Amino acid sequence: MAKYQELADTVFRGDAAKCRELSLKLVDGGAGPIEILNEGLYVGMAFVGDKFKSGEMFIPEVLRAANAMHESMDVLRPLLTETEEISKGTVVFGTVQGDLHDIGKNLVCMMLEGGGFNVVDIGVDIPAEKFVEEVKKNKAKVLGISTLLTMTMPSIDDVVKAVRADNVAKDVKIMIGGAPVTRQYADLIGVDGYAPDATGAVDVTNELCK
Ligand code: B12
Repeated sequence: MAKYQELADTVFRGDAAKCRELSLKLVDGGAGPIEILNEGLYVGMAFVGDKFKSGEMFIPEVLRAANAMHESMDVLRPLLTETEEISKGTVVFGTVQGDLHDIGKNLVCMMLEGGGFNVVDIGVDIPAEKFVEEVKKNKAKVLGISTLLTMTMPSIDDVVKAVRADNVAKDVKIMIGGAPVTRQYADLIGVDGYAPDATGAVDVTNELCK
């Protein structure tokens, strides 16, 4: 809708202060928080995802856009009532034990938030049991596992086995990624999804949550 287009454009440009100002203006004008999210913020972030995918936007710009979106979310959050379901589902996301790389993970988490998911980022160097515990605690629909090191790739399999062995956590959908990870590896260890990048991760998560 036209009245949300300016907000979507502002997210795209990564102007956090303007995002806050426009969100407050829309709220004052009677717009609902869900509409603002769906028609403004998510539209802007989807555009960011497209441009990142096509190589017309780079990591710092994506991070700036995500930050601008967060600024608006701060305005909207207190207005959302408990009954309003703003999230498409919870995604628990972490980097495996032994691996400290988090730039890619952070980027994927931000794009997932921009795509309408509630993201619980559990950090780096995470042991398998902690993944299981967080999936259960957060009633996650999807578990995202990242690694950048060839050496720690087997740890992904350890997490998958631990999750599948747990009576409560076992049905969560598992998506994996990170530079050394391939679709073949994902097929080999029997996970539900794989994506090579952050925009792909949003598409896969949407599929897994259908
Ligand atoms: C930055 C960096 C570091 C930083 C990390 C800082 C941080 N906070 O993350 C520091 C300096 C700490 C570091 C340390 C090391 N690093 Co390092 N590092 C890199 C570097 C240069 C960039 C990684 C990065 O951030 N890329 C940008 C992000 C956006 O891309 P990305 O992580 O691939 O993520 C994207 C996708 O993979 C995908 N994705 C990622 N996770 C997930 C998860 C899911 C579920 C999905 C769907 C998608 C997905 O989406 C992301 C966004 O599009 C890479 C080289 C490279 N060019 O990749 C080496 C690299 C990863 N590092 C490497 C190594 C060897 C190390 C060290 C072992 C070095 C050492 N001898 O100490 C240590 C390991 C420390 C540890 N225990 O983890 C090697 C790994 C080789 C290998 N295949 O095993 C690389 C490839 C460099 C090289 N060519 O040798 N590193």
